[in-house]
Amino acid sequence: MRIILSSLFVLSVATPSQVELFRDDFSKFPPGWLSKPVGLLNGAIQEYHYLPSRGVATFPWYNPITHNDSWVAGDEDGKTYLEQHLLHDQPERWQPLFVTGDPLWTGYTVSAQVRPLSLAESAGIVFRYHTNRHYYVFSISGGRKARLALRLPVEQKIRVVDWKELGTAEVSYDIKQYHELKVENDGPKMRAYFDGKLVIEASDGDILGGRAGITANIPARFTDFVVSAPEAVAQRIRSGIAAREKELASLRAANPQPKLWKKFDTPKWGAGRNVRFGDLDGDGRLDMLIAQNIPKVRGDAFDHISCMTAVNLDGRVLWQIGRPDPRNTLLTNDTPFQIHDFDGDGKNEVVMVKDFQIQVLEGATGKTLKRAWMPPAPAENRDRPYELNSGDSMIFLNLSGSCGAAPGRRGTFPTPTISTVTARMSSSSGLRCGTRRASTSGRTTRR
Ligand SMILES: [Ca+2]
Ligand SMILES: [Ca+2]
Repeated sequence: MRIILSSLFVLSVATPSQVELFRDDFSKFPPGWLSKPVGLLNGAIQEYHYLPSRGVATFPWYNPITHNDSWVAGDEDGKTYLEQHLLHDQPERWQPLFVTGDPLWTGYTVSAQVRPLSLAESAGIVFRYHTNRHYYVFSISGGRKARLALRLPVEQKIRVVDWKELGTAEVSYDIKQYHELKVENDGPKMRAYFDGKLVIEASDGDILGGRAGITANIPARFTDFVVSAPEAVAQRIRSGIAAREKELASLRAANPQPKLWKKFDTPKWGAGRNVRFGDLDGDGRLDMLIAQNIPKVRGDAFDHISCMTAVNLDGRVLWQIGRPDPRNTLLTNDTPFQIHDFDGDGKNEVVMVKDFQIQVLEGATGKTLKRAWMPPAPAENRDRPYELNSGDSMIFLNLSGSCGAAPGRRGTFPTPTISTVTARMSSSSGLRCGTRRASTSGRTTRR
């Protein structure tokens, strides 16, 4: 998200030499989940669809981990706050975050009032934020410890975050009141304050600037988030952002603009993003293949194709299988179908998994040419509602060394390898992926 300069600079003077870059008590957010209603539909929805927010428009803040529904606005004795409200059982893996500002922010002081509602884990402020895997954090935990650390972008052990520890200090706090966390940045130097008292000093030059924000691995409330900088630094930031925006506008103007070419209706049989392109009827023009789906069992972990419609780019339906229903249009998962010249005869087929069978359909008509049962679902699957694999994403790989699908003697086209990626949504940890490789002989290996 790019921040517009003018929206961030408040002209009030913090001290004679400091100007506020940003201040927020979260009063602009309505009480309740920021991610309702979209977040309730499915955690992965923004993985598959562009949506600027899951509910409340959060600009100039954003949640950099879009499937995470941590943030809830509220009021306490007339004072507004933003709260991380979820139980987070994988603090070693990732951290709920809410960030604002601009990558060009440098040399600033960031502070917030923080009220942890639990002592079990940490809550704090982030600064010099580069990505959700690379930032500094000043946090408190356990009612007695303050910590300054850098989250490192590369993990040595899979799914276990590596931190560069920059310092700790003993502090004392409880869960009944707010405490001020503040960090002053000056080049690589940083000074961390707890309730106005300097508790940790460190110097680290891994990231010298970036956005700022809040984080918590426990339920915790935040308010009065303030970022300020000396006037000269603020002026440099303003100039840098203005120059960047000018260059961006110039680059955009120098490139062709998209133009609407064609438009047609997809009555009842449309589907979000769930489309493949290929010449199905052999007339040399691309056609579209659209699949509706019904998620089953749990969330969208087991998705079944319910209707498939082949349509040319004039909107004329070439063929259709299954029953269309507008309720089955939402896609938040991968779906097993592709257009591919499966036998190398120059005509495209449709390859899909439906009803536990891998099926090859004639591209022009949708008529089934071949079908075979899917292999057994792996015994070690956490959820195993079916004896047979129900299918997931499907990819054709040409491993022959030639470009494209060079037609060979009919029936001798090299057997393609089909990869299926099984995505499972965990209630608290986001996406877990396991990968299978299956040949058309039905053998399955785990990767
Ligand atoms: Ca065509
Ligand atoms: Ca073919």
